[in-house]
Amino acid sequence: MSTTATDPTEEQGPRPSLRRRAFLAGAGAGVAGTGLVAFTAAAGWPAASNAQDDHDMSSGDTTEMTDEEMLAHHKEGIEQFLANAEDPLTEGVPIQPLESKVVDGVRVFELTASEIEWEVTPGEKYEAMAFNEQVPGPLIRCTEGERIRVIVHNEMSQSTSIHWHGQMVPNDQDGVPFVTQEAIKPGTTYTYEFVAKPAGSHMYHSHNNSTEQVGKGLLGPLIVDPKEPIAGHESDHDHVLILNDALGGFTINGKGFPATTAYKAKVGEKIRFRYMNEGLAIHPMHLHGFPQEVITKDGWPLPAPYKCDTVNIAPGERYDVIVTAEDPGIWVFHCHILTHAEGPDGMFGMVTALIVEE
Ligand SMILES: [Cu+2]
Repeated sequence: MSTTATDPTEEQGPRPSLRRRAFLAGAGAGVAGTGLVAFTAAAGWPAASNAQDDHDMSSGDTTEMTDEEMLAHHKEGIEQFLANAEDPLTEGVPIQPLESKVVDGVRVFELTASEIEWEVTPGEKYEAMAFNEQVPGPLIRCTEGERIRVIVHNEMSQSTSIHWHGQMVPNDQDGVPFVTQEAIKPGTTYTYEFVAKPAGSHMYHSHNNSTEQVGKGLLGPLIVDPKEPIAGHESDHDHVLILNDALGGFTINGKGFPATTAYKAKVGEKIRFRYMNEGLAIHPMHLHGFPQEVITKDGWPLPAPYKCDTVNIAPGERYDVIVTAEDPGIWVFHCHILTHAEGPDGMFGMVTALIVEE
Protein backbone atom coordinates (compact mmCIF):
# COMPACT_ATOMS: atom_id res chain seq x y z
CA MET A 1 0.00 0.00 0.00
CA SER A 2 1.21 3.45 -0.70
CA THR A 3 -1.80 5.61 -0.08
CA THR A 4 0.17 8.42 1.42
CA ALA A 5 3.20 10.51 0.88
CA THR A 6 6.01 11.14 3.32
CA ASP A 7 5.61 13.22 6.44
CA PRO A 8 5.60 16.94 5.81
CA THR A 9 8.33 18.53 7.85
CA GLU A 10 7.58 22.21 7.70
CA GLU A 11 4.70 24.33 8.81
CA GLN A 12 3.37 26.14 5.77
CA GLY A 13 2.01 29.62 6.15
CA PRO A 14 -1.27 30.58 4.53
CA ARG A 15 -1.02 31.79 0.97
CA PRO A 16 -3.63 34.38 0.09
CA SER A 17 -4.56 32.89 -3.27
CA LEU A 18 -4.81 29.38 -1.87
CA ARG A 19 -6.96 30.63 0.97
CA ARG A 20 -9.23 31.98 -1.73
CA ARG A 21 -9.22 28.60 -3.48
CA ALA A 22 -10.35 26.89 -0.26
CA PHE A 23 -13.05 29.53 -0.01
CA LEU A 24 -14.30 28.58 -3.45
CA ALA A 25 -14.31 24.91 -2.46
CA GLY A 26 -16.93 25.88 0.05
CA ALA A 27 -18.75 27.89 -2.58
CA GLY A 28 -19.05 24.74 -4.69
CA ALA A 29 -20.90 23.08 -1.86
CA GLY A 30 -23.22 26.04 -1.73
CA VAL A 31 -24.21 25.65 -5.36
CA ALA A 32 -24.31 21.90 -5.94
CA GLY A 33 -25.04 20.73 -2.45
CA THR A 34 -27.89 22.97 -1.45
CA GLY A 35 -29.40 20.14 0.54
CA LEU A 36 -26.13 19.70 2.37
CA VAL A 37 -25.98 23.34 3.33
CA ALA A 38 -29.54 23.30 4.59
CA PHE A 39 -28.95 20.10 6.50
CA THR A 40 -25.79 21.25 8.20
CA ALA A 41 -27.28 24.65 8.92
CA ALA A 42 -30.29 23.00 10.51
CA ALA A 43 -27.96 20.87 12.61
CA GLY A 44 -26.05 23.95 13.69
CA TRP A 45 -22.88 22.64 12.08
CA PRO A 46 -20.34 23.36 10.77
CA ALA A 47 -20.27 26.98 11.81
CA ALA A 48 -16.54 27.47 11.64
CA SER A 49 -15.36 24.71 9.36
CA ASN A 50 -16.82 25.85 6.09
CA ALA A 51 -16.91 29.09 4.23
CA GLN A 52 -19.83 28.09 2.05
CA ASP A 53 -22.31 30.45 3.64
CA ASP A 54 -20.06 33.43 2.99
CA HIS A 55 -19.72 33.04 -0.73
CA ASP A 56 -22.14 32.58 -3.56
CA MET A 57 -20.90 31.77 -7.04
CA SER A 58 -24.12 33.08 -8.54
CA SER A 59 -23.51 36.55 -7.10
CA GLY A 60 -21.27 37.65 -9.93
CA ASP A 61 -17.99 37.10 -8.13
CA THR A 62 -16.99 34.75 -10.90
CA THR A 63 -16.63 37.60 -13.36
CA GLU A 64 -14.65 39.95 -11.13
CA MET A 65 -11.34 38.53 -12.29
CA THR A 66 -9.85 39.19 -15.67
CA ASP A 67 -8.96 36.27 -17.90
CA GLU A 68 -5.30 36.84 -17.07
CA GLU A 69 -6.06 36.72 -13.34
CA MET A 70 -8.07 33.51 -13.69
CA LEU A 71 -5.26 31.87 -15.65
CA ALA A 72 -2.69 32.99 -13.09
CA HIS A 73 -4.69 31.39 -10.26
CA HIS A 74 -5.20 28.22 -12.28
CA LYS A 75 -1.48 27.99 -13.05
CA GLU A 76 -0.49 28.60 -9.46
CA GLY A 77 -2.76 25.76 -8.30
CA ILE A 78 -1.19 23.33 -10.76
CA GLU A 79 2.29 24.36 -9.67
CA GLN A 80 1.35 23.86 -6.03
CA PHE A 81 -0.12 20.43 -6.80
CA LEU A 82 3.04 19.31 -8.58
CA ALA A 83 5.19 20.64 -5.73
CA ASN A 84 2.95 18.77 -3.27
CA ALA A 85 3.57 15.57 -5.27
CA GLU A 86 7.27 15.87 -4.38
CA ASP A 87 7.02 17.31 -0.87
CA PRO A 88 3.62 17.56 0.87
CA LEU A 89 2.44 21.13 1.48
CA THR A 90 0.14 20.27 4.38
CA GLU A 91 0.62 18.70 7.77
CA GLY A 92 -1.05 15.42 8.63
CA VAL A 93 -0.71 12.09 6.85
CA PRO A 94 -3.97 10.09 6.58
CA ILE A 95 -4.63 6.35 6.20
CA GLN A 96 -1.38 5.05 7.63
CA PRO A 97 -1.37 1.24 7.98
CA LEU A 98 -2.52 0.39 11.52
CA GLU A 99 -0.15 -1.88 13.39
CA SER A 100 -1.62 -5.01 14.93
CA LYS A 101 -0.51 -7.90 17.09
CA VAL A 102 -1.86 -11.43 17.25
CA VAL A 103 -2.95 -12.48 20.75
CA ASP A 104 -4.20 -16.07 21.18
CA GLY A 105 -5.10 -16.26 17.51
CA VAL A 106 -6.91 -12.90 17.44
CA ARG A 107 -5.52 -9.95 15.46
CA VAL A 108 -5.76 -6.94 17.77
CA PHE A 109 -5.96 -3.31 16.61
CA GLU A 110 -6.29 -0.16 18.70
CA LEU A 111 -8.03 3.10 17.78
CA THR A 112 -8.22 6.35 19.72
CA ALA A 113 -10.86 8.94 18.82
CA SER A 114 -9.91 12.53 19.61
CA GLU A 115 -10.60 16.10 18.59
CA ILE A 116 -7.77 17.58 16.55
CA GLU A 117 -7.01 20.23 13.95
CA TRP A 118 -6.63 18.92 10.40
CA GLU A 119 -4.98 20.81 7.54
CA VAL A 120 -7.04 20.26 4.38
CA THR A 121 -5.36 22.71 2.01
CA PRO A 122 -2.18 24.69 2.64
CA GLY A 123 -2.74 26.98 5.62
CA GLU A 124 -6.40 25.94 6.08
CA LYS A 125 -6.94 24.01 9.31
CA TYR A 126 -10.29 22.80 10.60
CA GLU A 127 -11.62 21.37 13.83
CA ALA A 128 -11.77 17.64 13.16
CA MET A 129 -12.65 14.39 14.87
CA ALA A 130 -10.14 11.69 14.11
CA PHE A 131 -9.03 8.16 14.79
CA ASN A 132 -5.35 8.10 15.74
CA GLU A 133 -5.05 11.76 14.66
CA GLN A 134 -5.60 10.95 10.98
CA VAL A 135 -8.38 12.06 8.61
CA PRO A 136 -9.37 9.57 7.28
CA GLY A 137 -8.32 7.18 10.02
CA PRO A 138 -5.66 4.49 9.75
CA LEU A 139 -5.98 1.52 7.42
CA ILE A 140 -7.19 -1.63 9.16
CA ARG A 141 -6.13 -4.55 6.99
CA CYS A 142 -6.63 -8.25 7.63
CA THR A 143 -7.46 -11.49 5.84
CA GLU A 144 -10.89 -12.98 5.26
CA GLY A 145 -11.76 -15.42 8.04
CA GLU A 146 -9.39 -13.87 10.59
CA ARG A 147 -10.84 -13.04 14.00
CA ILE A 148 -10.10 -9.39 14.72
CA ARG A 149 -10.48 -7.32 17.88
CA VAL A 150 -10.55 -3.53 17.80
CA ILE A 151 -10.07 -1.68 21.08
CA VAL A 152 -11.56 1.82 20.86
CA HIS A 153 -10.63 4.62 23.25
CA ASN A 154 -12.85 7.69 23.23
CA GLU A 155 -10.91 10.83 24.16
CA MET A 156 -13.51 13.17 22.64
CA SER A 157 -16.10 15.30 24.42
CA GLN A 158 -18.93 13.40 22.62
CA SER A 159 -19.99 9.77 22.81
CA THR A 160 -19.30 7.65 19.76
CA SER A 161 -19.47 4.11 18.34
CA ILE A 162 -18.06 2.28 15.32
CA HIS A 163 -20.03 0.60 12.56
CA TRP A 164 -18.12 -1.91 10.39
CA HIS A 165 -19.56 -0.88 7.04
CA GLY A 166 -19.76 -3.85 4.67
CA GLN A 167 -18.82 -6.49 7.22
CA MET A 168 -21.14 -9.35 8.16
CA VAL A 169 -20.66 -9.13 11.92
CA PRO A 170 -22.69 -10.68 14.75
CA ASN A 171 -25.56 -8.30 15.50
CA ASP A 172 -24.12 -7.18 18.84
CA GLN A 173 -20.95 -5.93 17.07
CA ASP A 174 -22.82 -3.75 14.56
CA GLY A 175 -22.01 -0.50 16.33
CA VAL A 176 -25.30 1.39 16.68
CA PRO A 177 -25.94 2.95 20.11
CA PHE A 178 -29.22 1.89 21.78
CA VAL A 179 -29.79 -0.68 19.03
CA THR A 180 -26.89 -3.07 19.51
CA GLN A 181 -24.69 -1.52 22.23
CA GLU A 182 -24.28 1.28 24.73
CA ALA A 183 -22.57 4.40 23.32
CA ILE A 184 -18.85 4.71 23.95
CA LYS A 185 -18.88 7.65 26.34
CA PRO A 186 -16.08 10.21 26.67
CA GLY A 187 -13.14 8.82 28.58
CA THR A 188 -14.16 5.18 28.15
CA THR A 189 -12.93 2.21 26.12
CA TYR A 190 -14.99 -0.31 24.16
CA THR A 191 -13.90 -3.50 22.42
CA TYR A 192 -15.31 -4.96 19.21
CA GLU A 193 -14.53 -8.49 18.05
CA PHE A 194 -15.67 -10.42 14.98
CA VAL A 195 -14.49 -12.66 12.17
CA ALA A 196 -13.58 -10.52 9.16
CA LYS A 197 -15.90 -11.36 6.25
CA PRO A 198 -16.58 -10.88 3.44
CA ALA A 199 -13.33 -9.93 1.70
CA GLY A 200 -13.08 -6.62 -0.09
CA SER A 201 -12.85 -2.86 0.35
CA HIS A 202 -14.92 -1.81 3.35
CA MET A 203 -15.04 1.05 5.85
CA TYR A 204 -15.41 1.78 9.53
CA HIS A 205 -17.06 4.92 10.83
CA SER A 206 -18.92 6.48 13.71
CA HIS A 207 -22.61 5.67 13.97
CA ASN A 208 -23.39 8.31 16.61
CA ASN A 209 -24.12 11.92 15.62
CA SER A 210 -22.69 10.70 12.35
CA THR A 211 -23.44 13.74 10.17
CA GLU A 212 -21.01 15.68 12.33
CA GLN A 213 -18.68 12.87 13.41
CA VAL A 214 -18.19 11.23 10.00
CA GLY A 215 -18.23 14.62 8.30
CA LYS A 216 -15.44 15.77 10.59
CA GLY A 217 -13.34 12.67 10.04
CA LEU A 218 -14.32 9.73 12.25
CA LEU A 219 -13.96 7.15 9.51
CA GLY A 220 -11.38 4.95 7.88
CA PRO A 221 -10.79 2.10 5.43
CA LEU A 222 -11.09 -1.58 6.33
CA ILE A 223 -9.55 -3.85 3.71
CA VAL A 224 -10.20 -7.55 4.06
CA ASP A 225 -7.92 -9.44 1.69
CA PRO A 226 -9.31 -12.64 0.16
CA LYS A 227 -7.78 -15.92 1.35
CA GLU A 228 -6.78 -16.71 -2.23
CA PRO A 229 -5.81 -14.14 -4.88
CA ILE A 230 -8.58 -13.40 -7.40
CA ALA A 231 -7.69 -13.73 -11.10
CA GLY A 232 -7.80 -10.34 -12.81
CA HIS A 233 -7.33 -8.39 -9.57
CA GLU A 234 -3.52 -8.26 -9.76
CA SER A 235 -1.93 -4.79 -9.53
CA ASP A 236 1.42 -3.08 -9.10
CA HIS A 237 -0.02 -0.28 -6.95
CA ASP A 238 -2.95 -0.28 -4.53
CA HIS A 239 -4.51 3.02 -3.39
CA VAL A 240 -7.51 3.93 -1.27
CA LEU A 241 -9.44 7.09 -2.29
CA ILE A 242 -11.91 8.13 0.37
CA LEU A 243 -14.27 10.85 -0.81
CA ASN A 244 -15.76 13.27 1.67
CA ASP A 245 -17.50 16.61 1.38
CA ALA A 246 -17.89 18.27 4.76
CA LEU A 247 -14.62 19.06 6.55
CA GLY A 248 -12.92 21.80 4.55
CA GLY A 249 -15.03 21.22 1.43
CA PHE A 250 -14.52 18.44 -1.12
CA THR A 251 -11.70 16.09 -0.26
CA ILE A 252 -9.89 12.95 -1.34
CA ASN A 253 -8.28 11.27 1.67
CA GLY A 254 -8.84 14.34 3.84
CA LYS A 255 -7.08 16.77 1.49
CA GLY A 256 -8.36 19.21 -1.10
CA PHE A 257 -6.48 20.21 -4.27
CA PRO A 258 -3.65 21.27 -4.44
CA ALA A 259 -2.82 19.18 -1.34
CA THR A 260 -4.30 15.97 -2.78
CA THR A 261 -1.84 13.14 -3.32
CA ALA A 262 -0.74 12.53 -6.91
CA TYR A 263 -0.60 8.88 -7.97
CA LYS A 264 2.47 7.68 -9.82
CA ALA A 265 3.09 4.68 -12.06
CA LYS A 266 5.34 3.52 -14.88
CA VAL A 267 4.11 2.70 -18.37
CA GLY A 268 2.57 -0.77 -18.38
CA GLU A 269 1.88 -0.92 -14.65
CA LYS A 270 -1.54 -1.67 -13.24
CA ILE A 271 -2.98 0.52 -10.49
CA ARG A 272 -5.85 -0.52 -8.25
CA PHE A 273 -7.95 2.37 -6.94
CA ARG A 274 -10.39 1.61 -4.14
CA TYR A 275 -13.05 4.33 -4.04
CA MET A 276 -15.01 4.77 -0.84
CA ASN A 277 -17.62 7.51 -0.42
CA GLU A 278 -18.05 8.73 3.16
CA GLY A 279 -19.65 12.00 2.05
CA LEU A 280 -23.19 13.28 1.67
CA ALA A 281 -23.20 13.60 -2.14
CA ILE A 282 -22.43 11.41 -5.14
CA HIS A 283 -19.03 11.83 -6.74
CA PRO A 284 -18.47 10.62 -10.32
CA MET A 285 -14.71 10.09 -10.51
CA HIS A 286 -13.34 10.60 -14.00
CA LEU A 287 -9.83 9.65 -15.08
CA HIS A 288 -8.36 11.18 -18.22
CA GLY A 289 -6.46 8.97 -20.64
CA PHE A 290 -7.28 5.39 -19.72
CA PRO A 291 -10.32 3.28 -18.93
CA GLN A 292 -11.10 2.16 -15.42
CA GLU A 293 -12.00 -1.52 -15.19
CA VAL A 294 -14.51 -1.98 -12.38
CA ILE A 295 -13.71 -5.25 -10.59
CA THR A 296 -15.69 -5.03 -7.35
CA LYS A 297 -18.78 -3.31 -5.97
CA ASP A 298 -18.98 -2.87 -2.18
CA GLY A 299 -16.18 -5.43 -1.91
CA TRP A 300 -17.94 -8.10 -3.94
CA PRO A 301 -16.04 -9.30 -7.03
CA LEU A 302 -18.04 -8.67 -10.20
CA PRO A 303 -18.68 -11.78 -12.30
CA ALA A 304 -18.22 -9.61 -15.41
CA PRO A 305 -15.87 -6.67 -14.79
CA TYR A 306 -16.57 -3.73 -17.11
CA LYS A 307 -14.65 -0.76 -18.44
CA CYS A 308 -15.68 2.88 -18.17
CA ASP A 309 -14.06 6.28 -17.80
CA THR A 310 -16.27 7.67 -15.02
CA VAL A 311 -17.25 5.76 -11.89
CA ASN A 312 -20.19 7.24 -9.99
CA ILE A 313 -19.83 6.58 -6.28
CA ALA A 314 -22.84 7.21 -4.04
CA PRO A 315 -22.55 7.76 -0.27
CA GLY A 316 -21.68 4.46 1.42
CA GLU A 317 -20.58 2.75 -1.81
CA ARG A 318 -17.21 1.28 -2.66
CA TYR A 319 -15.91 0.45 -6.13
CA ASP A 320 -12.52 -1.05 -6.90
CA VAL A 321 -11.07 -0.42 -10.34
CA ILE A 322 -7.91 -1.43 -12.18
CA VAL A 323 -6.23 1.09 -14.47
CA THR A 324 -3.42 0.17 -16.84
CA ALA A 325 -1.00 3.07 -17.34
CA GLU A 326 -0.61 2.97 -21.11
CA ASP A 327 0.96 6.31 -21.99
CA PRO A 328 3.29 8.67 -20.13
CA GLY A 329 2.09 12.04 -18.95
CA ILE A 330 0.12 13.81 -16.26
CA TRP A 331 -3.44 12.53 -16.50
CA VAL A 332 -5.93 14.59 -14.57
CA PHE A 333 -8.26 12.64 -12.31
CA HIS A 334 -11.26 14.39 -10.75
CA CYS A 335 -14.87 14.38 -9.64
CA HIS A 336 -16.96 15.35 -12.66
CA ILE A 337 -19.49 17.38 -10.71
CA LEU A 338 -17.55 20.44 -11.73
CA THR A 339 -18.59 22.50 -8.72
CA HIS A 340 -16.57 19.93 -6.72
CA ALA A 341 -13.45 20.43 -8.83
CA GLU A 342 -12.91 23.64 -10.77
CA GLY A 343 -14.00 27.25 -10.75
CA PRO A 344 -12.89 30.64 -12.02
CA ASP A 345 -10.01 30.45 -9.57
CA GLY A 346 -8.73 27.18 -10.99
CA MET A 347 -8.94 23.70 -9.60
CA PHE A 348 -9.91 22.86 -6.02
CA GLY A 349 -11.42 20.03 -4.02
CA MET A 350 -11.68 16.59 -5.61
CA VAL A 351 -8.89 16.84 -8.14
CA THR A 352 -5.71 14.82 -8.40
CA ALA A 353 -3.71 13.20 -11.22
CA LEU A 354 -2.16 9.96 -12.33
CA ILE A 355 1.43 10.70 -13.27
CA VAL A 356 2.76 8.06 -15.67
CA GLU A 357 6.49 7.88 -16.34
CA GLU A 358 8.39 5.96 -19.02
CU1 LIG B 1 -17.91 15.25 -6.37
